[in-house]
Amino acid sequence: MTQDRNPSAGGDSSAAGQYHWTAAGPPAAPPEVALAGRSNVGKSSLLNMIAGRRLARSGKTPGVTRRVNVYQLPDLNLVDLPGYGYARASKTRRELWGREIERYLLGSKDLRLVICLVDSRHPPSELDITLRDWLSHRNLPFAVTATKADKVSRGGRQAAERTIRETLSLGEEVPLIFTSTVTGEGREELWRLIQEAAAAPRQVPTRLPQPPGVSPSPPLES
Ligand SMILES: Nc1nc2c(ncn2[C@@H]2O[C@H](COP(=O)(O)OP(=O)(O)OP(=O)(O)O)[C@@H](O)[C@H]2O)c(=O)[nH]1
Ligand SMILES: [Mg+2]
Repeated sequence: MTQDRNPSAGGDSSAAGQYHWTAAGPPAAPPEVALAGRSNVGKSSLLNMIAGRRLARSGKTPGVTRRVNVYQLPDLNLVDLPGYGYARASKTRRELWGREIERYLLGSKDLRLVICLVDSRHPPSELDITLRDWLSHRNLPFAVTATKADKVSRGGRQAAERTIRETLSLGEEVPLIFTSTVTGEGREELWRLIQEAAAAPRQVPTRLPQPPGVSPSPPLES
């Protein structure tokens, strides 16, 4: 089941009528795990691999996922975010996507983990670095997956891991999982990580203080 969680359109999984109230109050909303990364990196494909079925639409051309889409699993919601860095989108569109991503990340009351996807064949881009910094400045828990691992030789793994860790300045405590939707690599490790994160308490994002007279921090560029 999917819901379009477009903040500007007012969509929300906690919409009235969805939950049954009991004497103890409404049941807690399921925890959310979001997938973020540049366009075409493999977010929707990875979401389908995690879910074990084809929920999200994926495609050869970048810019397939343009909204915040929430997919409900039994005890967990997976959130497919629009891809950033889609060169052929207009500047206005990219700014809109950046704002949607940011509004979701700051606005979700149930977010437990952001999975940042990077392509295992290439060094992370400036936008990947921006997202990683943005998340850690706001104290939002994140992990990294290196996608399309079937395209990297066993021998090339170590170098790829080093490049990704160095470029994104990842400490040892940040999980980095190689994944492939072709071979199924990484599925179990990622699933364990997701379960752990879903069981952990929610981390409220830190609102960055603004010096007087300075407008709020600019939205994530998409
Ligand atoms: N070889 C290989 N191809 C993959 C893998 N994951 C995704 N792809 C391919 O990469 C392309 C993009 O995949 P998507 O899942 O649509 O990527 P996305 O990040 O959701 O893209 P946007 O919605 O445009 O942001 C598709 O052609 C996929 O088949 C993988 O693990 N290995
Ligand atoms: Mg997609």
